[in-house]
Amino acid sequence: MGNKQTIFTDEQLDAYQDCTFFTRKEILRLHGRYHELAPHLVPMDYTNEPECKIPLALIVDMPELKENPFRNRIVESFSEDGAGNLSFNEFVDMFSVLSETAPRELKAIYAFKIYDFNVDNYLCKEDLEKTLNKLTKEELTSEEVELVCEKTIDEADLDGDNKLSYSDFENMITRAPDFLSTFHIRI
Ligand SMILES: [Ca+2]
Ligand SMILES: [Ca+2]
Repeated sequence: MGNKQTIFTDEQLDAYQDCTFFTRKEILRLHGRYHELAPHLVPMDYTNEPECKIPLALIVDMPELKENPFRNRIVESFSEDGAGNLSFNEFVDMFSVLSETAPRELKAIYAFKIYDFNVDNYLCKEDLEKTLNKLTKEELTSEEVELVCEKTIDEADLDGDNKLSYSDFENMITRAPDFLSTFHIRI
C-alpha cells in the first residue's frame, strides 16, 4: 500500500457535503478537476486552505462549460473578485448550483444575476435581448428578438414598470422554463 495523500480533512469534507449538493467522493473528484486545470498553481494538499485561484480563461475552457453561451457570466457571478478568478470553494459552489440536484429556486436566483447584464437588479429589455440572442445562438432576426422580449416583459411584468424584478422573473420562468435550461450541468 502506498501512502494515500490527504487532500482534505474529514471535517472539511463534512463541511463541503453540508454546504453543497455533492458527496465527499464528488468533492474529491472536483478537486482533481480543479487541480488538473492548473497543476502548477493548485496544491494537492488543501488541509491548510491555501490561497489559490484559477483564472476565468482556464475554467470556461472546461468541456462542461465550453459550449455554454453564458459561460463567462456564470463564472464571473461566482467569482468574489469580480474578475472571474475562482477559488476552489467558489468552483465547488458554481458546480453545485449548476448540478441537477440543486433546487430550481436556487438556479433561478443565479440565472437572474447572470441575465442582468448591466447589474442593476432588474431585467430590462436590453438584458433580455442579450439573453435571448445567446439562448438562440443569434438565430433570430433583431426584429424577432425585440418582439419576443417585449412580449415576455408584457406578460411577466406584474407591477407595470416595464422591467422585470426578481419576482416578475419568477413569474416569467414558470411560463418559460427554457430560460433555466442552460443552468443544468453535470460534472
Ligand atoms: Ca439589468
Ligand atoms: Ca416589473
